Amino acid sequence: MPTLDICFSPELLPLFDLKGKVAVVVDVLRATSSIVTALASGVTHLVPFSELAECRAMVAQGYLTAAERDGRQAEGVDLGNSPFGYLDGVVPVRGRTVAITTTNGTRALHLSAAADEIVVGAFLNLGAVADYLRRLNKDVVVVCAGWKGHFCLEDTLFGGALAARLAEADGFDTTSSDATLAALDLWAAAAPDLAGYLLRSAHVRRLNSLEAHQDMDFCIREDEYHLVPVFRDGRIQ
Ligand code: 3SL
Repeated sequence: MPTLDICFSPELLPLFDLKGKVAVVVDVLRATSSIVTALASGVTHLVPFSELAECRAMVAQGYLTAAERDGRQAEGVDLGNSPFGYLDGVVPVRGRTVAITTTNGTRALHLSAAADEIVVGAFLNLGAVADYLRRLNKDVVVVCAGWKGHFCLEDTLFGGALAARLAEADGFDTTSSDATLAALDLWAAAAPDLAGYLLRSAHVRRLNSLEAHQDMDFCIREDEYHLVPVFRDGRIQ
């Protein structure tokens, strides 16, 4: 029976053997939510970078650039890291390619390279990811992007929500990892009022101080999009 385990921070990845497994990389606030929204809005593919300079250099190849550091849009790029950047029409994105770099999310994608497959997860595409994993029927590790190596509630809650969906008579073992058990308990506690629960979280407080209040409400919507971005050969599509 395939297992679902959760890596609470990219710093813990050296403890995980991703070979033969599917990594579901999640940065609910906001990188993976923005990536899902970008593809749902007609972006053809995204190329994630760890370094700002590499991202900016992609302009020469016709890419739009999206970059965030410490929650703010970096200077001299087209988009920040809000999903609304792909929805509000200020920068037309349909049919375009996007080079993206964020503090934690794009780094977590690259650090998951040892996995057989790397999937981009968010609440926005939770059901689609669960369906996809059921079809693959392989061991799964949810890689939480966290914040600069620290544990984050919102990414762990996504892990719990995904485990809850896969545990529903689907033959996934969600009981043999303490991390998954903890995430399931956290999800059970938070799910009745996820927005209220997350108001206490460090990242929501950080976003609120940047006046990105509406981003959390959007990023915690479940099943808004039925698509599963996969990171392969340097591209997310
Ligand atoms: O760290 C990241 O990858 C970002 O998602 C952080 S922020 O939400 O843009 O502040």
